[in-house]
Amino acid sequence: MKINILLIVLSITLFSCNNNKSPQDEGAFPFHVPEKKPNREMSSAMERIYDNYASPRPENNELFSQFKYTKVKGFDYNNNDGTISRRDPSKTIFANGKYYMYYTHRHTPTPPMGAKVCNDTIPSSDWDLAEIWYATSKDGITWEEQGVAVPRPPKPNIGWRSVSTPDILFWKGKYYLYYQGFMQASGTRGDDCPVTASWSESPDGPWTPVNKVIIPNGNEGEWDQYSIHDPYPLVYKGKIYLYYKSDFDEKPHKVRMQGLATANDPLGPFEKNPLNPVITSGHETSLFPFKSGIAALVYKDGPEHNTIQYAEDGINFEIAAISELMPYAAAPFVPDAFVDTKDGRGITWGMAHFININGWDTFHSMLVRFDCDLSQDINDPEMKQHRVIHKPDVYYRQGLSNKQKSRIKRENRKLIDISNFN
Ligand code: AAL
Repeated sequence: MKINILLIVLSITLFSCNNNKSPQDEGAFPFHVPEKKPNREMSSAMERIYDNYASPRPENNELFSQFKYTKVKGFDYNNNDGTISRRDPSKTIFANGKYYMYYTHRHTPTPPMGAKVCNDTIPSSDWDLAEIWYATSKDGITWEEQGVAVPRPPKPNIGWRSVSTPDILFWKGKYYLYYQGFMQASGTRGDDCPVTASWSESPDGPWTPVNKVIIPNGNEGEWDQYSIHDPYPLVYKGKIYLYYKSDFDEKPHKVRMQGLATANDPLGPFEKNPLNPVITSGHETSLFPFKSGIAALVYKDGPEHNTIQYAEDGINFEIAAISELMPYAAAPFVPDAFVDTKDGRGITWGMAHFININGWDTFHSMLVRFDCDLSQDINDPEMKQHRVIHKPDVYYRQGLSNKQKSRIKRENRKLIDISNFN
C-alpha cells in the first residue's frame, strides 16, 4: 500500500516538474516534425497546425489537394463569339452505365449586353434567357450533349425569364433538379431569384416543373432577401441538406456566403438553419460527405476563399486545408451524395467552369473537368504537392493598372523631392 502511495506521489512530482518546464528547458522543436501534437509549449501557429488540420503536413492531410484541369470534348461554342455559354454544372451522377451532368445553357443572338439594353432576345448576363441542358459521358472527358432538360416556362411561371445553375438530387427512386428561377432579367435590381425545381422518374427526363418556390428568398432586411443561388442538395442524417449561396450587403462589393436549408421531402418545406450563413466565403456551393461530416470547396470570394472546409455536423465549418487554383463552380462526382452515408469517401473529380473566356464583349463560359485527391480511397502524391508552379507570364498578366502605376509614380516623386529638399 505504502509503495503505491509513494509511486503516485513520485509520478505527480515528476509530472508537475515536467509541466513547469519553460520552453527553453524543453529544447528546440525537433528536426523531424512529430505527426502527433507534441506535449510542449508552442506558438499559436504551431498549435494551429496540430489542432486545426488533419496533419501538420499537407501531404498527409486527406482534405488537402491540388486541382488539375482537363479540356472536355463535345461542346460547340460558336467560335467563342459569346452567343453560346455553358456554365454552373450540377454534380455529376452515374446512372444507366454513364455519367450525367446538367448545366446552364444560353444560346442567344448576341452576347450579354447588360440589364439596361437587354430585351426578350438580348441577354442581360451570361445566365439570362438560359435553359437547363444536360449531357452524358462514358469517361467524364468526352461528353454527348443531349439537349434541353428544363426549358424556360411561359410567363408568369417561376423561371419564365431564365432557369439556371441546376443541381441534382436522387431521392427514393426519383430525380429532382433544383435551379434558380428568374422572374426578371438578372441585373434589373440585382441577381435576384428564388429556387424552384422539377422532378423526373429518369435522369433523361421528361422533367415536370413543380411551379412553386422551393427555397424562398429571406424577409426584407435578411441576408438572403434577394438571391437564393447555387442550390446544392446532399442526403445527410436522414434529411435533404440543401446548401445555397446568397449575394448581400452589395456596397462597395457584394458579400457572398453560403446557407443551409433542410427538409424531409425533396419539395419541402425546407427549413433554413438558424445559424445561417454557415460558410463565410466561396461563391458557388460545392460540398461532399466526408467521413461523418460534410466537406466544402470554398473558392473565389470572401475572407476564407481558397480553402477546403469541414463540418463534423454539416453546419459548423472549420478550415481543414488551404489550396490554390481551385475550380470555379466546382460540381464534383460524389458517388455517396444521396446514400446518407456515415463514412463519406470523398471526391476525385468533377466538372467546373471557366468564365469570360475571351473578353467582356463576347462574354461566355465553358465547362471544364477538374481532378483532385480529396478521397479516402486513393493516395495521389502528385495532388498533394504543396505549391503550384506558375510560369512568369501568369504573374505578368496580373499586372498593375494605370491608376496603380500613377500612384506609384507619385509616391516615388514625393520621395525624390523630399530627398532633394534635405
Ligand atoms: C454563378 C452562380 C449563380 C449566379 C450566377 C449564375 O456563378 O453563383 O448562377 O446567379 O453566377
